[in-house]
Amino acid sequence: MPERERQETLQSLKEKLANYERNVNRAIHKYNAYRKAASVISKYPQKIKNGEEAKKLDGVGKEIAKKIDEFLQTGTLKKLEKIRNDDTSSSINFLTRVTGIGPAAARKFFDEGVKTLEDLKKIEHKLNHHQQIGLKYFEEFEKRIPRTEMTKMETLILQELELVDTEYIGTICGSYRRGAESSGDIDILLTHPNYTSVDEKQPKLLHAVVEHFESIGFITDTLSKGDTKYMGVCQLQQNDEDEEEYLHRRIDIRLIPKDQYYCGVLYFTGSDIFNKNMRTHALEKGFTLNEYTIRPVGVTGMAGEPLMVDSEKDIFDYIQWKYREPKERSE
Ligand code: DCP
Ligand code: MG
Repeated sequence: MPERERQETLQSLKEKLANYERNVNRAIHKYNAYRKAASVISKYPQKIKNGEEAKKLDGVGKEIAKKIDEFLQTGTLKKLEKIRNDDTSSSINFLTRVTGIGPAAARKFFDEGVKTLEDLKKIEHKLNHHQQIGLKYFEEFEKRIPRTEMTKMETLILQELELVDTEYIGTICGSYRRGAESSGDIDILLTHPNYTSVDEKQPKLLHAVVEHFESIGFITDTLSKGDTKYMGVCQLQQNDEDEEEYLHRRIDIRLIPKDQYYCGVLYFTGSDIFNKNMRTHALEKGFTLNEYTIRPVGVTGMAGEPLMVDSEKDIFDYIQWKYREPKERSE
């Protein structure tokens, strides 16, 4: 195997082990450990010659170093081979690819003898609404959304928002905002100057937007609709220039109080690894940061009142970090 390919395989094996720990073993700490190791290995500029060398990287411990040695010496991993050949693991891993089926539901279905897409279709009546939609669009949801299509959707979404109420502020976050060439879904963050965290909830601000998107045929199905979070399905309408129909895509819309908007935009722009690193740095500087607020941590370890935030840059400033454009936030 060429060296480059070998290093890439090494990284993807880590991702596979990560998924196994999350979906089958339900061990989220191991999942995070493998994800982190895969990430530091991917950005390490040199070839990794052995586990000892890998162990010097932050995030690679004894267990993972052993796995690296095993792979570099034998070209494979016994643990992964076992998982691959294990019917239970592969079935459960597969079932969790249906949106609405998490590790617990997957395990339950598997115990009832449901393992494949065909099996799921037979027991469709036993699925909840979310899972039924997940099954209906299974193939479409597995396809990534090209950036050109994401841009079209962004234009439409921002244009239509303005028609509902000119004061809405909307941002398409997620990998799209980081400049990715393709995205898994559409993550919209929505706010309105009349809505802050001291006010009553204003679900109408969210539902008015959803109803409008339904009325123009952009939103086609609903997975769940809460006061502040909507999860659904959308589809662009085919145009004269388009050769084929657009696919159905997963769309999430979150309504966020204006004073918490930029902490939300920061969080939902990600990446998840960047978020973790930024939170760690914030703590070192004496702040606790989450998807809602940034708060100073006092000498007693108690978090204080939320700080005023009116842009993403404000958050970087508080923790004395140089501002990073969304494109530079992969880790
Ligand atoms: N996020 C996070 N931690 C999680 C899940 C999400 O920090 N456990 C944040 C960072 C993500 C963002 O939310 O970038 C959006 O979540 P997605 O799962 O949609 O991830 P991406 O948009 O980055 O990737 P994709 O293109 O696959 O949708
Ligand atoms: Mg996304």
